[in-house]
Amino acid sequence: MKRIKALALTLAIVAAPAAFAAGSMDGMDMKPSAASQQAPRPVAAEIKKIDAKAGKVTLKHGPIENLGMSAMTMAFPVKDRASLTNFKEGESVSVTFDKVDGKPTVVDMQRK
Ligand SMILES: [Cu+2]
Repeated sequence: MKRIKALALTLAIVAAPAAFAAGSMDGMDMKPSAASQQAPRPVAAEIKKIDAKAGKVTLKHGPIENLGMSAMTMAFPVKDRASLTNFKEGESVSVTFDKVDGKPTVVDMQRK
């Protein structure tokens, strides 16, 4: 009787990896949760003006969903103002915005 139990246990262990593989394939169909709509996402923008001294950048930006802002041209404070030296006016960029101290702020900016 003991030997049969041991055999059943062994079979269960051997079968387990196949079950995991099937499970991970289901996982590939998972869609992003509704909560991710609120998370900051990169927005396409064009640099109109850079004021490195003030740590501000004027951007012609697309809709910013996480801030509830439509497309427009406006100036933003930049969280990492030293990064402004890497950019030039007229460049196309991908920008992540978020509220810092209650103000819409550039928290990340990447050249396209
Ligand atoms: Cu705006």
